[in-house]
Amino acid sequence: MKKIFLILILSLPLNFTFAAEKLIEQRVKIQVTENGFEPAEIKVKTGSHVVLQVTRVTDSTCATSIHIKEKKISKELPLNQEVVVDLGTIKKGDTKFTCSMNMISGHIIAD
Ligand SMILES: [Cu+2]
Repeated sequence: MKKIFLILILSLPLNFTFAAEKLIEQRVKIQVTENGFEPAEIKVKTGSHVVLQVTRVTDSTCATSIHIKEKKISKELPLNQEVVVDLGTIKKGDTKFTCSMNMISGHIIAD
């Protein structure tokens, strides 16, 4: 009985850490339309693990791919297919995402 109790106590902090990490994961849906990335501004908490789910819904755009320079991420955006972009942990401030030529953009603001 004592042994079981001890194991329970030891496993508690581990579970809490795990739960906390899950809580700050933020999945954000973005579309690429004729107006660019929508939404173009995403607010998250600093330290959040951000996962973008990006769907390009138009051919009238040059944003057929998404680029996050500071994360060294580049992904093709096939028409009408959701692409999952895992950005990992977001630092305080601005994280920009753009088309390949840097003309169409949006940003993630962490505070
Ligand atoms: Cu472009």
